Amino acid sequence: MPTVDAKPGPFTFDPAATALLVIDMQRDFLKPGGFGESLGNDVSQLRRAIEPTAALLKACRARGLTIIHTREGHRADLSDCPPAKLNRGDPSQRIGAPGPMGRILIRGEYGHDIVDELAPAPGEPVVDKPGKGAFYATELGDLLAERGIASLVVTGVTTEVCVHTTVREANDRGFECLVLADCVGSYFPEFQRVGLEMIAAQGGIFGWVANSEDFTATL
Ligand code: TIU
Repeated sequence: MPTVDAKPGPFTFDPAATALLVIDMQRDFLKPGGFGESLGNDVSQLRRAIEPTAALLKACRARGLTIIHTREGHRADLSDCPPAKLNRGDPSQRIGAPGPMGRILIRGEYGHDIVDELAPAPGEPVVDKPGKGAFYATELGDLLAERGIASLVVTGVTTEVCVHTTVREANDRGFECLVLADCVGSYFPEFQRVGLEMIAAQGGIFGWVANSEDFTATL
């Protein structure tokens, strides 16, 4: 079985039982005028993850790996957005408020969709999630079970929020997670570094960390 040079040690996986998970690579997080910027973040910090993720998608598609995308967002009536999430930041720029890419973080709006460079290919599931974790209130668990998936290669944004929450959820559910350092991004360089260290610390308490080129070289 393929083995990737990773931290805290080699990550071995069965490609037939492995899925690539691309988390929330949406305009709302990566482009000016979206949800990420409305929270006061410098969205340019995330752009460096796009190019390596595009290359990774190409390699995984060529190898026939299962690929699943996620999008964070809410119903137009906000019925799935709890006050604890809604009441963040400047009231004029909250979830559901109008922005240059449509209503912020609302399903069906331009800003809610995935950036052009990483557009899902036909047949690749897109999981819409209301929370940070991709398992919470979604069909992700069923999709993975139907496909016999045991290992997840995790990419996307942001490292310390939706990537971390999803990896923690996955780890508790028994999935082995490999996070690709160059394909995840944070608005905060320090959180990027420490977020990745937290995954692989304590003997891999949540999973493994590697670079995308080392992973694709094994495919
Ligand atoms: N704010 C932030 O860093 N992230 C989010 O709100 N969602 C995701 O990480 N997708």
